[in-house]
Amino acid sequence: MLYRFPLLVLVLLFITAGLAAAQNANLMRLNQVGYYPHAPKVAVIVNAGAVEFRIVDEATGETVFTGTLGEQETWSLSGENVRKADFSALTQPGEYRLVAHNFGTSYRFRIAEQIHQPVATATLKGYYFQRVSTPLEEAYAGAWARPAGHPDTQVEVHPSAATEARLAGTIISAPRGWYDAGDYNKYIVNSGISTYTLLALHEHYPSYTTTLETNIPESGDDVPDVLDESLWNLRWMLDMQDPEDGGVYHKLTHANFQGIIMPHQATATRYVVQKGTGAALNFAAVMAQAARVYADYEAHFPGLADSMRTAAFAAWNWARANPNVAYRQNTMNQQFDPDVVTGAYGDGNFSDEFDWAAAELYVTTEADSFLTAASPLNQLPSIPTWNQVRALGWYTLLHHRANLPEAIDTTAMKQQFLSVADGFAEAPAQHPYGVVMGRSGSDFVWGSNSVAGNQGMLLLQAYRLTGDTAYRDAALTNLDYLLGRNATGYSFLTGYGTRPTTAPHHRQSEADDVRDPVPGLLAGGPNPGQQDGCTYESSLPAKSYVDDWCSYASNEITINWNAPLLYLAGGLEVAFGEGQATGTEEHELGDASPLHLQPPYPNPASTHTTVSLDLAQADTVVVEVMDLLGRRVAVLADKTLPAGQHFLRWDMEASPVGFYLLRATVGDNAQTQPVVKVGG
Ligand code: 9MR
Ligand code: 9MR
Repeated sequence: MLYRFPLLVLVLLFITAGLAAAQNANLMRLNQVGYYPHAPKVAVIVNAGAVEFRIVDEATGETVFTGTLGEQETWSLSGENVRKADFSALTQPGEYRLVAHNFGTSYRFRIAEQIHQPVATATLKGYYFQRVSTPLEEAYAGAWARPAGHPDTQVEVHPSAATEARLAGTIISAPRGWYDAGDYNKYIVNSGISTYTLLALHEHYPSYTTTLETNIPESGDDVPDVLDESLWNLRWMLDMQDPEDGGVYHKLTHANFQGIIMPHQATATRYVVQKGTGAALNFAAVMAQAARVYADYEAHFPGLADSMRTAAFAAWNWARANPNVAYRQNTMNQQFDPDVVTGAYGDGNFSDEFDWAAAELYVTTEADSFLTAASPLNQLPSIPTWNQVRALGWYTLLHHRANLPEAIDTTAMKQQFLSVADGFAEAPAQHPYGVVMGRSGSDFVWGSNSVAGNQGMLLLQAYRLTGDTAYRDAALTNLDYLLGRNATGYSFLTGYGTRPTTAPHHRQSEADDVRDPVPGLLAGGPNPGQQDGCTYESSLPAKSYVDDWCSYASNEITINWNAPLLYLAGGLEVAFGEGQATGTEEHELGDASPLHLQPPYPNPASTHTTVSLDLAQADTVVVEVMDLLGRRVAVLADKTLPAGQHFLRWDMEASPVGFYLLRATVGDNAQTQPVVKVGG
């Protein structure tokens, strides 16, 4: 006792000091992970006066930056009076706190290059933790190791899905996949946008994805982890197709939501339920995209891309023959035994799914018939979600615009897309928090954090098209939002930030013996619908969030919410990594320059890359590739070219892996751009 007492005193002192150090921190909203050195840096302070603020170096205690808080603004969606602290001019890497005079001290944050790489990696690893039909070994899962859940090799065909070839009660096998969310079911529709987004990260930034190492069983197989991870779900999806007719079951599910138990304890019967148009088209779109992506890995997965392509056609044909079959659960005129009451993912409008699937199939096959069957560019894109996927088709067509037929006016496509993106890029300037998210109250839906992520992903497409940093910086505001610069003061990614989500509606996290939730999972976020009936501290849209297991309407996690966060963090890592000595340069020069790399980065598995050149007027053009010693390796153009867009092919097969400079001379202006050839 005598000896223990001083120790106790010490501990108390430490806690008191800790509290003082972060006084009012929860009213000082900032990205709790941190900021890039050469990027805008804003924090938002609630209910402070027009006081001076300073940034204090955590290591030395010295003030490294001072400023004055901005004008007071009121955000109606959070009911708060806020002021901004802008410390963008501080570029010195380090660890800091923000101190507002006579008000408070923020949580610690860092300024560093590659600040969001751990966020991207963890968010991808989140999918490993959702794997079905496999044990999570300690070597990969650490404290969150668990036995295999749901073998899914004995799955019953539910009466709603019965056909002559597969009567009700027929047993089929459809193992693997990811658990959708906090529940233990697997839904094709929601797998569509989720898997698309992971594959898009790789398609758009193929060398970057090699840096995302998640320590999964397949790591080290020479395939980027994001593709190994996606394949875990794609293999399940393939088994959800009825080989008889190409139709796709809507979901693989228990009849009811399970209690708070671990995956391996959830042993109730599993069913596949009714086929539908939404499932078929989500399947067709993702398989068409995957056929493209995995074709580059034929040696690793012989025959896989081909079977994906075949499966995509079969699902597309089923949907064309059954264009309006909505999945129906619990309707008055359809009573099945057992009644299935898990997530519905119900959608009655398939025009966007047709457009998206047509775009993917078209790019993969180059067969015009897909563009006559649907019109993927007839309507402007909106922020995508599981039941509105038109934007995904736009992203794919924009990314592959160098190879589209003349029937598609790529200039008009680009302009229309940018007109949509501009609306989002302008939002931060009007927003008291200086972010895009919440520019309208309608952003706050069930899973609102995925709205923020998807707004960011859309803005990154505009950045990739133009090189205009306004789009990039607007996208970054939403990453700040998700990691703490929001009206709840939470970082919504489990395990990341000083005050992260701790009690998500995630069965494993609730049922296991580990104090912390499974890391790398994004909470749904503020949702004024509050459909779960839990106790919330506020009814205001931007504050309708409660960090409690109870709250499946604001605090569940899902695969379709993690995906846009992964894309956003990864895309920003690339955008802010450009030009760094160590960089994984993946650039397009943007509209500021006439030169574009297309695809934006040489695909490691391809022997050529395409450089696109936009000429405002006819001009003399020399485009050449030099090695680092200034030797000319290739000449892609040396002539007078007319106005418009030109595609120049660089056959790289003969060039060794390494750094090159691409030099374009247009009239009197010369421009160089580093290019890296990687891999095979
Ligand atoms: O846990 C379920 C969650 O995954 C779903 O998103 C949510 C809405 O469909 O439903 C949850 O399950 C709840 C059920 O609907 C009602 N009883 C309480 C369940 C949560 O413990
Ligand atoms: O994300 C879905 C949301 O858009 C719907 O409003 C909500 C209610 O139907 O369902 C959400 O999806 C849940 C799914 O049905 C079951 N798994 C958990 C998902 C997230 O809560």
